[in-house]
Amino acid sequence: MNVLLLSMPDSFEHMPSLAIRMPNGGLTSIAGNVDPQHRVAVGDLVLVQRRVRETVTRLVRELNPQVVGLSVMTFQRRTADGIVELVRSLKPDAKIVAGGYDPSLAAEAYEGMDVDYLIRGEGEIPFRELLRAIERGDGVEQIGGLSFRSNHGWVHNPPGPPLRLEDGTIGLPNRGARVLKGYTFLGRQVDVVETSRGCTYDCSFCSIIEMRGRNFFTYSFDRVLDDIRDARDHGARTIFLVDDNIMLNVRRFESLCEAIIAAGLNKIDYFVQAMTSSIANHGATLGPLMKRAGFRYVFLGIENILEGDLKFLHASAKNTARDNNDGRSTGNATLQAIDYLHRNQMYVVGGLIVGNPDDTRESIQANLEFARRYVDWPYIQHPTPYPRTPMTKDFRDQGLIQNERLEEYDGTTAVVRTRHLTADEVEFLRWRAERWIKTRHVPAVFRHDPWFVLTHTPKMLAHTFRGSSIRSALGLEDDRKVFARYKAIREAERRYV
Ligand code: B12
Ligand code: SF4
Repeated sequence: MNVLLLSMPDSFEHMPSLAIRMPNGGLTSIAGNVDPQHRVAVGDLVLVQRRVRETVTRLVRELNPQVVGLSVMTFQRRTADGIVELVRSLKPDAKIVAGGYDPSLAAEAYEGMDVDYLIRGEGEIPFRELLRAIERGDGVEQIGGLSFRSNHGWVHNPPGPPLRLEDGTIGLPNRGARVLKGYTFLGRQVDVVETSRGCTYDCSFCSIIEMRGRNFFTYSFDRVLDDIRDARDHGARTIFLVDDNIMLNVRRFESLCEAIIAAGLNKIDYFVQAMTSSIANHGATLGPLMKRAGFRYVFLGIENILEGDLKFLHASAKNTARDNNDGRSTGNATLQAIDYLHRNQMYVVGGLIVGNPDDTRESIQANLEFARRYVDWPYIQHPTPYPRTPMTKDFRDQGLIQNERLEEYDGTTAVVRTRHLTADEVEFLRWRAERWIKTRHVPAVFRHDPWFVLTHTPKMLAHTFRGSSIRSALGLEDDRKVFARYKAIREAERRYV
């Protein structure tokens, strides 16, 4: 059968498609695990953000797919609905399957859409089984994690168990299936690689626990290195390790760094997400090792610098530094983690969440000031009530959700208020400060990729300062007016189909 897999084009403020266009790792993994007789094409629509309709139309005409799969996050639901309608109009008899975080956690929202199946949770095995069932005309009642229509409405089969990755049952991603070009991270071709799945923490804002439970499974290093080589052979010069929480097992991560070095794969730039506690508690050995392995950017889940906020986010444990001898808490791990990374010439992408229920102007300013002083690239977000997270319940119970338009649930649009500030005020404070903090990283990018900076800086600045005018640059216009224009531009950008 011919199968077309699409990821949604929607991106958010911190991922301007001008400079960052990353592949969807879930879809290539699914493509790598279907039976060999199928012809699969993967289209990452972020590569064609302003040509979605034409591109989907072309791909459907060229491939004539019997099955079309969509990968959807919550803020992409409206776009997904538009793409479903488009595919239906082009090929009415195609079977349409939706998967990813949103269909998994809000399956009921898809019952009204014109889709045939949902796959909840990990997709490799159920998607393979679904194709087999469609090909043979078999029933689908036994496929774990699948939802389907019956004469009596939607049926949601019980979920399958989380995949144990170590046993080698999941084949490598099929990067050759990609049919669109142009992946980039600041001018270098980028790819994504997984080394593990799952997390045993329970941060209240994170969807991971409802998605798959609290667990942690790892791929063998041989497989990880093969995957990195495959990404490199497909042109990648930067690799993002997209594990949910790679730092859960620091010893394993250290061995992985050693394996990357021993395999000579350390000429690639790596980007990884990390807990501050792991870096702070092991930085003396881990920092130099990461540097040697090629790590360049580390996304630190700092979340917030204030204890009260960390408590609300259930993120205190992963931000605690400990005494090496007796394991006693020695306070917040953030500064120490940043120091280790900087000492080893790595850049800190600072993940902070501002706009929590008790936040005041002062507490938000304190976090912004922290970002200004210590992080290289700010990745500041607002708490966003994604389906079924514990935080969503908290916000709903407290009546703080101000905006139910899911397409704005992109993390940088404030959709919840605090007890002291409106959502709009929270977003304004962050937006106003964050633009300037970002500009300070330009020289570091220049040293690494001068050509990219020379050719892209004007456009990047224009993007970062969208809404500004000559009058505002001269101080003749209030920032609030610029913010209003920025919001209007963002609103228009969100229409992809
Ligand atoms: C890496 C990552 C990123 C990266 C890379 C994205 C990329 N292009 O790959 C970056 C940092 C760029 C990113 C950005 C964002 N992310 Co993100 N990200 C993740 C993370 C850590 C891992 C995702 C991943 O690649 N996993 C590995 C792959 C193999 O798994 P997978 O994608 O889940 O796919 C499997 C299944 O979902 C399923 N599946 C997926 N699609 C499909 C499609 C079909 C047809 C089928 C059958 C099955 C299927 O099968 C796949 C294989 O098993 C997750 C989870 C986490 N712990 O935080 C968050 C997560 C997915 N991100 C999230 C969000 C919200 C975002 C942002 C909007 C902003 C933000 N708040 O950070 C942006 C938007 C990005 C954009 N387009 O602009 C949310 C989604 C929540 C939701 N309910 O939608 C998550 C869950 C984090 C959270 N807050 O809980 N993200
Ligand atoms: S540590 Fe990271 S992956 Fe784990 S629950 Fe918290 S935010 Fe989610």
